[in-house]
Amino acid sequence: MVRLVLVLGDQLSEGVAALAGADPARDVVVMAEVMAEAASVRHHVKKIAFTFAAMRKFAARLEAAGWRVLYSRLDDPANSQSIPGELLRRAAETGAGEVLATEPGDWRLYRALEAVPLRLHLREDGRFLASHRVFEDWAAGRRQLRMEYFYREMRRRTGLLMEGDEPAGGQWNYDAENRKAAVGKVFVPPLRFEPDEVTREVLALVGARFPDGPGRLEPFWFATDREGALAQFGHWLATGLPRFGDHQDAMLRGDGFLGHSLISLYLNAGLLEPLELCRAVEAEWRAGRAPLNAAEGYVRQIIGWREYLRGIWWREGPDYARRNALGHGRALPAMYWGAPTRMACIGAVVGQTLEEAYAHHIQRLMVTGNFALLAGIDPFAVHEWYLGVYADAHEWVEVPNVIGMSQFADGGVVASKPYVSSGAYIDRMSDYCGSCGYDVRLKAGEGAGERACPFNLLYWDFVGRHAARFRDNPRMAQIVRSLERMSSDRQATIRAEAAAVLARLDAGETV
Ligand code: FAD
Ligand code: DLZ
Ligand code: SF4
Repeated sequence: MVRLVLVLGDQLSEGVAALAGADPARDVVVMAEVMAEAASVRHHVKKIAFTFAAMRKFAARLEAAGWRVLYSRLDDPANSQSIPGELLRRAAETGAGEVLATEPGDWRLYRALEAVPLRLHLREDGRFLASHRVFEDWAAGRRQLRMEYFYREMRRRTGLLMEGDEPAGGQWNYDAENRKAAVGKVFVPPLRFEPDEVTREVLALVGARFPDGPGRLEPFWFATDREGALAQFGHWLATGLPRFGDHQDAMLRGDGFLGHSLISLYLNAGLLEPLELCRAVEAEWRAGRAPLNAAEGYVRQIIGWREYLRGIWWREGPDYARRNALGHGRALPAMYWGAPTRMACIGAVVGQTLEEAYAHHIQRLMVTGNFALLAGIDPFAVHEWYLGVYADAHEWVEVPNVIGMSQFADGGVVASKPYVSSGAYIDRMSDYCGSCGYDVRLKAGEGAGERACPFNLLYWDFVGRHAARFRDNPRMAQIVRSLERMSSDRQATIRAEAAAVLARLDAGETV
């Protein structure tokens, strides 16, 4: 009897578990562009276009390899507009009673698949280097989970950058060398791909169906197939890797990409594989074309952070996105959707995000994430924003980064302390402050609160609001003590000036 093989928009790998367990002579592949996915949050139009174009090309690739593919286009009048609905429709068409699927990286979809009245065979997603079992075995019995130890385990398991049992160069981690600013530096830009006929058709569809965005659809220059994704990565290997570590945390107004590789959207969609990228990076180092700190820094992001956070997401379960350890409830300010702001850093990162569906790690963590945390924005609203606006965002990777690393809403599962800073950090790592309506040197009580950098005002107010929680945190205790050593007048000024900023946010005024 025929079986349906479900391939989701981020499962575009020929070796994905559902396909690996199926038989092209007997089984039928189901792929579907549906509103339930495209509009599950306010998705950036570039993300929707990338997903649909990559899905269409992958479907053609499967057909060329001998599979029968039933592909539902968004504008097909028969399309039921949900994944379960399309499975039922295709089951009725083909007489199939069983579905082979690969675990989705989103609990909402996971639950929806389980509820489909067909016999479901859900396979673990084998595209990760650490299976659920490997992560669980590593985590079991540990009082505290930390990425660094998991990463070392992954280095040993994969043999990447190892000399026998020892890390290459004698050190596991060269992060301390990766904190340089980039003012005055010039970086080679990423490749830009001219949309072909398939992509142009998708762009017309997305433009017509999602005329109000969010985000800007064109120019659209992402790769939409494996060959393009490999070309982008190869270009970066030659031009970006040698300096990757050095300026990883830097931010520049005129360059949103700096030396970053821009492959997360392809990797997360399934067009690239994590191990092939790491092996290529290691080969560059072994050939003497890239320094060890660059190669190690890159490999750590992929076999360390990416795998670790996915393990945490799975382990913490379906309610993880709803955590709110700090009890934050403020609405997401309109400036996150492009409303005017006097804050040059937020303006630059949000502007770039709406233009490109991309921002690099430190922009996400230390600008938009930092501000949301300091201002006490509802973490679920922050999560929905990140899930929507970035082309690489899928729940399994976005939620642990946002709820865990960025918003400390999980109470410290991912981060040992909240990632918050005053304006000084942004000033050190970027050129944003020079063109800002605020003065990064002014703190609470120094001149009018209207001119002092909001990060400076909100930073100490945040520490004060959460002093009881952070007093016992070894990495925060010193900061809490610094606040408590300030005079009561000064503390009152901090509270008053921060309250004025927050009141402006609540009133929907420009900040
Ligand atoms: P590079 O800087 O060139 O790094 C190489 C690769 O390392 C990335 O492509 C990515 O696959 C991996 N990587 C690096 N850091 C992380 C990390 N923290 N978690 C997972 N993988 C990592 N990444 C996503 O892929 N999807 C998301 O939805 C996402 N949301 C984020 C939200 C916040 C608040 C923060 C702080 C980070 C988030 N990240 C997310 C991680 C990181 O910002 C992106 O992976 C990175 O910016 C992608 O750009 P790149 O390919 O140029 O990365
Ligand atoms: C991101 C996305 C979008 C925008 N649209 C679709 C879609 O129409 N059909 C589909 O199969 N997948 C889509 N995706 C990717 C899914 O949302 C993805 O499978 C989940 O985020 C699980 O990780
Ligand atoms: Fe951002 Fe403050 Fe610098 Fe302005 S002064 S760019 S708000 S950090």
